Amino acid sequence: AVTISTPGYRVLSQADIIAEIERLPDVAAILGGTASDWRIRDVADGYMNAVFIVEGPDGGVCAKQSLPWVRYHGESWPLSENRASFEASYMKRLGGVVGELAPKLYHFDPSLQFIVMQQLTPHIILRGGLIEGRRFPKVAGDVGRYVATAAFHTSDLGVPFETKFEDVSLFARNHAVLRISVDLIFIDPYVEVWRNRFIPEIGAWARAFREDVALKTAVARHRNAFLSNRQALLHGDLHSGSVMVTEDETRVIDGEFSTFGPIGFDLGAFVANLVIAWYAQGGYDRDPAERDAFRAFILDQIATLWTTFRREFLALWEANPAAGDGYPATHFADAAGAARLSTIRSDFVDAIFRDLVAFAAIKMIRRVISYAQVADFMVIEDTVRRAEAQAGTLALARSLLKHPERYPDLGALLDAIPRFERAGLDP
Ligand code: SR1
Ligand code: MG
Repeated sequence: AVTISTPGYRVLSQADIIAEIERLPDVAAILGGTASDWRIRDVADGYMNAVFIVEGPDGGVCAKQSLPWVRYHGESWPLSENRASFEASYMKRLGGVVGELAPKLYHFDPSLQFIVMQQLTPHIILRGGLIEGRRFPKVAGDVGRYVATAAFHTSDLGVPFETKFEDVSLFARNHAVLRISVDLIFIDPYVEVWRNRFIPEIGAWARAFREDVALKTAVARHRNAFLSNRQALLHGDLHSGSVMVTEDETRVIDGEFSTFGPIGFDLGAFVANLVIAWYAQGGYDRDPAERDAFRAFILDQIATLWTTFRREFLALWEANPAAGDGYPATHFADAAGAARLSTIRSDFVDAIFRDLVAFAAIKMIRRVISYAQVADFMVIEDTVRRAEAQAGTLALARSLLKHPERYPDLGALLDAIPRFERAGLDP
């Protein structure tokens, strides 16, 4: 049953949202005019929350309220409404760190679990753009820079442990949505459960995954790492629906899943969704030459994500050697120490790459045989073609998880993606 744990909480109607904004002089000034001039429209397209754009004569804002249930599913799937407070905390914590790569937070009401933030216009959701075959040349570099900056400045490399542990204790309370991640990503694809949603044509793959102990062992190991390795503050749900773009600008949104975990989890989520976009292209009616060119663009974006992350993360570490309590600079002051530190740093990012590969694979699988299906595949009406595109994704993911030694570097990962395209419906 739906229970509400936040005193004063109520689900806001569109009229209520206008009234709430009317009480916020700074936000009202962005809109201009008076409340009778404002227009509100429902723009929710994710699984979780109510989201509206409110526009006035001078400008607009985005208004978001978390509901005491999963919006897409309805009241039969209750979920604590407290997640908006973690999204607001995430925006506040990273506002000064990631700068223009995230929207500005204008207002958070903890009683209503209600956020008002900058309207992003003319930005669109990256996933929709990828489905249309549109190129956003800056997105992967920007996301790589976003993850490098956010991760470094919330890790033991970038802040003293007192700061990190304060952050950990705040975000460790984000239980309700963490339970969703822990179960929907790492458990549901490997069991039969009421909320799994996949087409019958992919059923043999789902069965094979449920019976594959080596695969499930790799997934379990990473589930444990996801919970145990509190390396940095993660976005926690960094798929292509959490990124808004124009050709020149990138904005990361929707930090409600924020939690401490392995840095490779965020990178892997983004890579998984680029890989999904790559395979889904095979199900679209598109000129083959255009498809090949777009797929090459996607592979190039995966490469850019990793190379940008690696470069930026290492540059931050080198520029701030004494910012955090991990790896004290005093131990590495002489020439021998400096050489050793350089090895430590490259080992550190190599380990993040291995995590990226594994979490990307796990995220690919959950988007095919678990609850939260993605539009990239759903828009393929012919379910055999859809399943063929999905099978390639699953075949790649299985190989990445069961044979990590084959994917030690970016080149190996990129080469593998086209190789599994014709995996077929028989696993
Ligand atoms: C009911 S949860 C569906 C999914 O949507 C969010 O974007 C997260 O990925 C979550 O797992
Ligand atoms: Mg979301």
